[in-house]
Amino acid sequence: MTAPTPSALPLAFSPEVAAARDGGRALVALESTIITHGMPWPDNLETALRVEAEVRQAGAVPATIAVMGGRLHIGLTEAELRELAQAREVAKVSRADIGACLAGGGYGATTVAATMIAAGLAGIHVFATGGIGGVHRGAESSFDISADLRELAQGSVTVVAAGAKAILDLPKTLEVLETDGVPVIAYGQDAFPAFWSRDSGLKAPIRLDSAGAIARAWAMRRALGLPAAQLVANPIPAAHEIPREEIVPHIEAALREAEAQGISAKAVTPFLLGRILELTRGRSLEANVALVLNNARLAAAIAIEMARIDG
Ligand code: PSU
Ligand code: MN
Repeated sequence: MTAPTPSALPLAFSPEVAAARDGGRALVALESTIITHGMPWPDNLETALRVEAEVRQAGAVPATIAVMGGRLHIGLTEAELRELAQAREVAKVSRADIGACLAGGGYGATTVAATMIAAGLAGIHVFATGGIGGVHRGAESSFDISADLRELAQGSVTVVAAGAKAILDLPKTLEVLETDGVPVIAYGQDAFPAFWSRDSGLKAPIRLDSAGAIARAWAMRRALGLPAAQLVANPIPAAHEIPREEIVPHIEAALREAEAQGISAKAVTPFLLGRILELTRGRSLEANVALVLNNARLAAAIAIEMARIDG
């Protein structure tokens, strides 16, 4: 492959995604930071393949997004997924780093923010992930607020997540989303879910009970000329939930270690996720896999409803 010229859109569609676009089929974007920075090998590859299979099973086409070889890949083949999941030096790429990573030619795993940008460029309206980044605890002194929130404010993609983790400051995260005018929609319940647990103790601003209602809300925002991004907070299936009292001590231990070791900036989220996985001895990983699969199913249903609206 020759390097793209700086002015050309450096997108590379996988054969499966290219065919889906030609056929007007519903597409679901998937991020890659969860593969390279969110889960250990080989669970990361196995989960990525299962999430893709779940999207197909639900009648849509998965498009896992990553930077490889100077191109922004929209859809990865199984061989490319395997290569990325085992690669040693993979940059965690958000809005700020995506240009430099593409120009440098190395591997880049896209965060929620960067995956939203890529999905928007590729004309994909829905994206499934585990949890979004948000306002970190202690943000009043660290100023650590994920670029994911700003992307939700300006993008046009509906993001299906299991809420945000309690490693974050959830009330502040919801406040920022409200200030930025991002619809935060709890699916099928009133409470805003907290990733490993179904209820954060906070009420979500909006509740919708069907994929069709979520798609229609998106279409209305678009018709109004508003940035059409929405955050759909889909609670983890009850059978896989980790009770708050079980997970909170581990979160607090991981936060103390991060502080003691001076972990900062982009390293904070991967460090906390990795430590919590170790501290729960795999229990958090099992929950993580279950909720991502659940989000993939809902995202596929929403994508199909959106495709129906667009005829
Ligand atoms: N939350 C999770 N798992 C993840 C992430 C967040 O439960 O893997 C990843 C996502 O890719 C998200 C990124 O976009 O971390 C946020 O990083 P930061 O807080 O540095 O913005
Ligand atoms: Mn941050």
